[in-house]
Amino acid sequence: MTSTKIAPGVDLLSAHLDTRAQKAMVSAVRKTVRAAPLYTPTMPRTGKPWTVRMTNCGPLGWVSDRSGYRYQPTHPDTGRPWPAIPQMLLDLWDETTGYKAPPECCLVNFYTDKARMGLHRDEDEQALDAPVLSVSLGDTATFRLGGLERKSKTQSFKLHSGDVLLIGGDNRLAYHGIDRVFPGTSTLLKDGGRINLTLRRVTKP
Ligand code: MD6
Ligand code: FE
Repeated sequence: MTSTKIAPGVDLLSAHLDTRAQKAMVSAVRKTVRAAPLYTPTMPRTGKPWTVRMTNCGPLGWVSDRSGYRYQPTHPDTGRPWPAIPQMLLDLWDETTGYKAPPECCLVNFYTDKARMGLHRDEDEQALDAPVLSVSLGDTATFRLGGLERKSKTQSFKLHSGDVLLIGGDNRLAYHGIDRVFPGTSTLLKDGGRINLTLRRVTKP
């Protein structure tokens, strides 16, 4: 495990999760997906489908559709409440963020080798004093980190299975995205692909 300061408020904890912990996390994600199936979100206004499939756990889930981005307590397709955030993720949040309140959303992103995530900011939360904690599982991806403006210069680095990334502090609202996923770089997921989990505190504690 090594910790790298990528930028102010941005810390990469490389190989924070060992193989055992990664396998346990995949089991927890599979259980989440059984209760709240992955679905294909659509873009605001245009209704264009995302290449990433999503689901959530926690009291609030982040969703995107033609009407916009928002947090809501239920799955858009099933109408059921999101399942609870697995205890091991709550523990990881406490251990790595030290934030005074638990996360309310764990967004689950699933990438096949053709999926991408465009440059965006995580800005739909009220508790901007809390970092966003991200966990990567499965295939390696290239993460692009910019600055507070869309035109700010960017840097990119790889995220490997078991890496934990914290984005907070001065860069809590920095632009970022996933340029590409490299197929066949991990054997963690039996059918390949990449899972990214992002934990957020949404409301002010
Ligand atoms: C991903 N991650 O890694 C997408 N957002 O697939 C994010 O969008 C992200 O990793 C906020 C903080 C950390 C992240
Ligand atoms: Fe993000």
